[in-house]
Amino acid sequence: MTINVEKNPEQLSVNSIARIHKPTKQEFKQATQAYSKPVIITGKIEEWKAFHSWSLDYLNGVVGDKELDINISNKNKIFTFDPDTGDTLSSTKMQFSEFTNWITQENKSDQYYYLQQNPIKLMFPELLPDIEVPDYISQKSFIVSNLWIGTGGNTTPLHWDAAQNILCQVRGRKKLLLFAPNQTPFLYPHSVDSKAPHLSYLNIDKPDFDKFPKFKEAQVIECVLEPGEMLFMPPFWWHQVYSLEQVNIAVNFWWKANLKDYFTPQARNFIFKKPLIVLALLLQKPNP
Ligand SMILES: O=C(O)CCC(=O)C(=O)O
Repeated sequence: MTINVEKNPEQLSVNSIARIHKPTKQEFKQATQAYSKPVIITGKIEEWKAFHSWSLDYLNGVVGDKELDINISNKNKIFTFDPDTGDTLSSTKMQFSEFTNWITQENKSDQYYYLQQNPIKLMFPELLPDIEVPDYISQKSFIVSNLWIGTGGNTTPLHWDAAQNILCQVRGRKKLLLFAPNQTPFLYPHSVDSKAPHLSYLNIDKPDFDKFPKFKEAQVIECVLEPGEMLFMPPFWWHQVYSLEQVNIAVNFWWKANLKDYFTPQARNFIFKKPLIVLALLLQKPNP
């Protein structure tokens, strides 16, 4: 398998995930085969105030003064850390408006910035009225909504999350490579006992097949999420995410995985090796 989205991400995009327009809860359940298959939902984000108002100017007016932790990439624009050495993802304090000025600069250094996974209720409560929790998410299972703001070239490396997820694209597009949980044997995850069992060792843009030969057998699903589209990703699905376009704004909603999700490959390891963590995740309190 050859994946090289670095050269021209747009050329390689193949939309192989079904799109469904404004599904009812019942239609959503059917399309996702009871929350176990990804699907792209169109027509919902257009109803959000955010879709019509979230320009960088508007956001600067509302939250421009906030000082935030902005993540810094490695020199390949990948936002990762090393679970073996414990070297964490580096970050820097920046005012929101300083960060958005950086986004609009034409000439950037090799290291990129990303406002990644910022809980909206905690960090940007002013923006909560601009978005709507999709009604496919039950209130009792809701965990958090996060804001993601960055620029084309930013890459979130191959990982999974122990939560159901709807990733909502407000501005710009994102390309995603997805791998179902049953592809885990080909994806070289870090050990369950490491600091990042949800991360893969692979650099899937430049795979080292001598070191990771089984990756050749992995089956990838690609999609490009357009502004106004939402992607439902079931728990424990591997994903690598590439931001496209200069201004890229997304919101994601996480809600609790179901017990059945922990019986998929990889997640199963946790049931046996880290049962207390699984129990804590299943029992965590909603935080809408
Ligand atoms: O948008 C990104 O860069 C990453 C999003 C992601 O990993 C997620 O929604 O779980």
